[in-house]
Amino acid sequence: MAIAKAGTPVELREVVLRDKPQALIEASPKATVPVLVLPDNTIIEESFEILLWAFGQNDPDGWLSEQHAELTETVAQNDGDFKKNLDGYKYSQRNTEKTRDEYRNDGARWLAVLDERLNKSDYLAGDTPSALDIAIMPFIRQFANTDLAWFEASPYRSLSNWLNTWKNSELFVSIMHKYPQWHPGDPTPVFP
Ligand SMILES: N[C@@H](CCC(=O)N[C@@H](CS)C(=O)NCC(=O)O)C(=O)O
Repeated sequence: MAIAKAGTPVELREVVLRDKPQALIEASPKATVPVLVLPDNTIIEESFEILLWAFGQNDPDGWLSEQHAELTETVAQNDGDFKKNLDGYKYSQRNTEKTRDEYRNDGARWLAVLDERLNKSDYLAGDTPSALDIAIMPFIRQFANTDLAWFEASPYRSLSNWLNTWKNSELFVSIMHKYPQWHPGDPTPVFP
């Protein structure tokens, strides 16, 4: 979303996680997506760092401005315990340290924090969209989609409205296509 918003085109190599290409593993041994390879072979392998790179190129509506420290802090919180609980909840068969319900209940503590913030303003950093929203939104979407009926019945109404706003946004709809899996030698479509 940051790349599309900034309008900084990249070559897209769509990865299917159960069939990761060797080129991904070579570029980034931790092999999570997304990974961005710059022309000088710098590897950026965290989505938040890619967001910072994209808005560093071009930030047409000032989505990065002013709240940098808070942005970094909130993203770090999201990437910590919540991300572990999200992965445990999503893939509870391979994560047996806690039960699926425990992962969900523990993850829901972060949902409650975000919901509380969104009771006070329409977006996470105030009354207008910002980089913070799009840094956090994909993780909340994954959590919600793991059991959408549960999420819809949860008390986190402001968070749910916020998520729906982003899911229906022109920006999200414009990038969320089914892209064909990349294989070595395939032409690489330009994104966005
Ligand atoms: N902190 C990383 C997390 C990335 C991440 O966990 N991505 C998932 C997909 S949503 C992944 O690639 N998982 C690797 C796997 O399932 O093998 C980031 O934000 O870039």
